[in-house]
Amino acid sequence: MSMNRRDFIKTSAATAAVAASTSVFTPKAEAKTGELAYEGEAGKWVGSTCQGCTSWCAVQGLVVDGKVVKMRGNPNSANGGRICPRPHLALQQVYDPDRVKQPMKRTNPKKGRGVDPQFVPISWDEAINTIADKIMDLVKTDETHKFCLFRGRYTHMNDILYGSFPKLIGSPNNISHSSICAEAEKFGRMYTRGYWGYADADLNNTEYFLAWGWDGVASNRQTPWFMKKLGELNKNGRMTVIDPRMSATAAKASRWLPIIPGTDSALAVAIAHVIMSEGLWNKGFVGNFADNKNYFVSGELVPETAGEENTPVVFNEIHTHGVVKWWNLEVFNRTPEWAEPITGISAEDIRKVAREFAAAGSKAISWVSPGACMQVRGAYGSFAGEALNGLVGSIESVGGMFDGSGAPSKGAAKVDGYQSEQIAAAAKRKKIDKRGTPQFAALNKKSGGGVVTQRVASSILEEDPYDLKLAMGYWNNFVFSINGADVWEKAMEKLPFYIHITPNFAEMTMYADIVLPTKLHMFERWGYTKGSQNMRGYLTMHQPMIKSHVDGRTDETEIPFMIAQALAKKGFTDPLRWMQDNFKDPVTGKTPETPEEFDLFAVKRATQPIWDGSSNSKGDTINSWEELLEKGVWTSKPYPIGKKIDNFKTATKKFEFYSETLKKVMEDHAEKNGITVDEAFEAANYTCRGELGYVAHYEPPVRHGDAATYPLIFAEHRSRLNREGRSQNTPWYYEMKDVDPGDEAFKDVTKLNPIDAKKYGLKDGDKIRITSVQGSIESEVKLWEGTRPGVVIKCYGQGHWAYGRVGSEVFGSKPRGGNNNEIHAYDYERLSGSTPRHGGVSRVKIEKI
Ligand SMILES: Nc1nc2c(c(=O)[nH]1)N[C@H]1C(S)=C(S)[C@@H](COP(=O)(O)OP(=O)(O)OC[C@H]3O[C@@H](n4cnc5c(=O)[nH]c(N)nc54)[C@H](O)[C@@H]3O)O[C@H]1N2
Ligand SMILES: Nc1nc2c(c(=O)[nH]1)N[C@H]1C(S)=C(S)[C@@H](COP(=O)(O)OP(=O)(O)OC[C@H]3O[C@@H](n4cnc5c(=O)[nH]c(N)nc54)[C@H](O)[C@@H]3O)O[C@H]1N2
Ligand code: SF4
Ligand SMILES: [Mo]
Repeated sequence: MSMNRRDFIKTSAATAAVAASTSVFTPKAEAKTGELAYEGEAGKWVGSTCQGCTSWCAVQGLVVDGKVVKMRGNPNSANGGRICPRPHLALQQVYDPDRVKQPMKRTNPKKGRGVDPQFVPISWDEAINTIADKIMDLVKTDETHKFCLFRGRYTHMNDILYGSFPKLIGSPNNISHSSICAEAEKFGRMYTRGYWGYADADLNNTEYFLAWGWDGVASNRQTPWFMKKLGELNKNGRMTVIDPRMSATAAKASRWLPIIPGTDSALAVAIAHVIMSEGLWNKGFVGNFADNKNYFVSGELVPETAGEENTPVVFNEIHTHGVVKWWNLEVFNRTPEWAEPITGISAEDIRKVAREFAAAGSKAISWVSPGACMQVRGAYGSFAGEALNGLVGSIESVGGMFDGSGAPSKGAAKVDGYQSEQIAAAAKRKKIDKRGTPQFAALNKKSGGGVVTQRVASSILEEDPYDLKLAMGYWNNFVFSINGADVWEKAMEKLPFYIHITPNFAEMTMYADIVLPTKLHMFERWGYTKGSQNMRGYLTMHQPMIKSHVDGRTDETEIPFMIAQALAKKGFTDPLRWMQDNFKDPVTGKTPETPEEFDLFAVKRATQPIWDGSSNSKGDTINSWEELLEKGVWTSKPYPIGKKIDNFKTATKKFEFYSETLKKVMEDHAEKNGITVDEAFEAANYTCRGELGYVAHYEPPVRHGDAATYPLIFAEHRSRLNREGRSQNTPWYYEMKDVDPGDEAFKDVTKLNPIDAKKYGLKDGDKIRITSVQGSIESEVKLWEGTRPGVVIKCYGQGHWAYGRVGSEVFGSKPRGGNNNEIHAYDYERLSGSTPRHGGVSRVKIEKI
């Protein structure tokens, strides 16, 4: 398992070379085994799925003598068989000597950072029985709603453990990590074009790419595809990156706009101002004034209607809704000169970008990433960035943007008929995260339609809406991954009983009463995932390509089945009945009797619409389960461009500059809570009132800490090597850390512009303490011009105090590097329920130590 840095780079290059020779449309004929460095060596490439980030690429692992030794893209996949560097790191995850090897229980009742849990090994029987007893205790006292299931990352098999299990045992609490991930990003798409999900684009034909906090060659989604396409996108000076930091993508772009964090909405409306006042919008998509004159005169309002006669100021809108309202409510006076001092971007640059962007018309994409909206008032950064696509007509166009495509699968069975009256009533009680209340609107399609993951810590501490008694978490590490890590530490200390399902020790594990080892995704388990890249939807399998060296069970299937079996023995039979009635082997009809059978039958059942051949007309031809496993992935036909024009899932079916959809949702939300819409905006910490709330507009950023005490704005990014929060016990992570611009191998530096370093008397290598109102961490200074002056930038990922021998300085107490979530203020973007990791939510001071 030794691979040095040169081999690693060679491997990545070889992967790229194979990819480059493979056209997206004809890859299948070229799918060979053993064509990389291991050519000629005995071994088999086995298809599976990487979930190191939300790209969810179909991959293959080379298995030699029962060991997986190498990763590559699956040549059958929508992106032509490409991967990024991160699946390689996962080899060090699966063979990590610090894996949890068997179930364990805590023997030290005291909980806290630095407290030894004194775990002792126990049998699976004892572990599962203890959990079943805890559930039965809640059943007896009719408190099953005090159970909570935490879900971090997941496969699409999650509809059993996450989607159904809590309901079956009488709890409304299935709490996902979505709101700490990217919900604000979806807000803009939802309230302009009725789509709550990740975007896709026709990159083959895109001519201009406006990237909002998007570092697409290193992070965000479809990374391998963007790595391939970046060169083409960049031709003729056609990519502009808006980011306070010179990211890997910005370093290669034609223009980098180092924005002041949290001011994206101002920049976007100023770009709109230029496009509209200069008459550069797409007339074929948006329409025009009836007499073809431009009445969008900077600083002046356009009368919306012109009385009885069809006088010239009528705007005949085609595929959009409310463009004049948007101008009148916001854009008319948002000049580049107005935006310059707010955003730190010169009026001249704003004009240039707006003109270039508009010139590419329906082939110009404005791509909003969480960088521009996972901010305290980021919902309108998201809205504004998306609205620009409407102005140039790059939605549903050749070279434009689309909703992500889907793939067929079979959802979990309904729980109706498998709940007693008591259980059904308990499952309908209020959710623990307060979603849908004025302060936590979480407007995913409707009030409270989304999750407010972060809020659960406060709910536990305040026992509001009730005292949580039992929680089980899988594939999550909330103590590390959420703003105000200290709040989660306190909450986990207080939570009476916690079960962590995890392949490796993590901070969350240190608060567990029971630890259940699980199989690592991609290598050891069954499952499937659905994704979308390159205008195609796909379904990609997880399959056990190796036998695990630990005694782990599959999180989403085997473990709930085992708990259901134990509950049945104690007289609570409904959950097991649900599993046995509904998850029979789709081929033989056999009822699952063991966790292994349930695992396999459930994945076969879910993917049946692919392997039974019934989806052949929609994409790849696959005619048996074996063929699906062999190919590893099924890919749909390309997205039919234009499908949703005038048929968006908005209130008007049009692309909405003035969001009637949001208006309706806000009015319902306010009414439900017995408040006015303006009170609802206020409770959500937005400054807008009235109709302004329904258009994209500027919202001033929120920063915690006064500028006198905390002079610098803290900003962050993720690493090209982050597998979300999960690659930090791999030695390669540290060895290669300098692949992130400005960062250093083996370190976790804080990047300061030399101007600021001089101002504060700091130099390269100085050991420092960074302090915000939330907390403080230690780091080291790195002088770097790629940081906007006035801002300090640090990569997210390091700072684990309990993540194995490599990830922590002293396992259990002393972190290696610093966790940004100890700095980020415990605050929210309340309209989507999100956690603001971007936008400069905290000001900081820096002291030498
Ligand atoms: N400051 C800051 N905070 C962030 C982010 C950031 O960029 N900056 N990113 C945010 C985003 S986008 C996200 S999505 C969240 C992610 O945050 P979480 O959902 O909390 O997930 P991770 O931190 O990736 O940790 C997942 C844990 O699951 C376990 N695990 C690892 N592999 C597997 C597996 O294969 N199966 C199972 N069952 N368990 C596994 C390990 O215990 C691991 O620590 O973090 C968010 N937090
Ligand atoms: N390498 C890698 N890729 C990943 C993941 C990973 O862990 N590692 N995780 C995946 C997941 S779960 C998610 S949700 C996505 C998240 O994808 P993103 O959120 O797009 O990724 P980040 O790197 O967190 O942030 C993007 C950029 O925002 C910039 N930024 C910070 N503040 C601001 C601001 O105020 N305005 C603007 N315009 N930019 C700002 C940062 O410098 C950074 O370059 O990435 C996915 N892709
Ligand atoms: S880490 Fe993300 S981009 Fe890289 S191969 Fe895995 S899923 Fe794809
Ligand atoms: Mo995420």
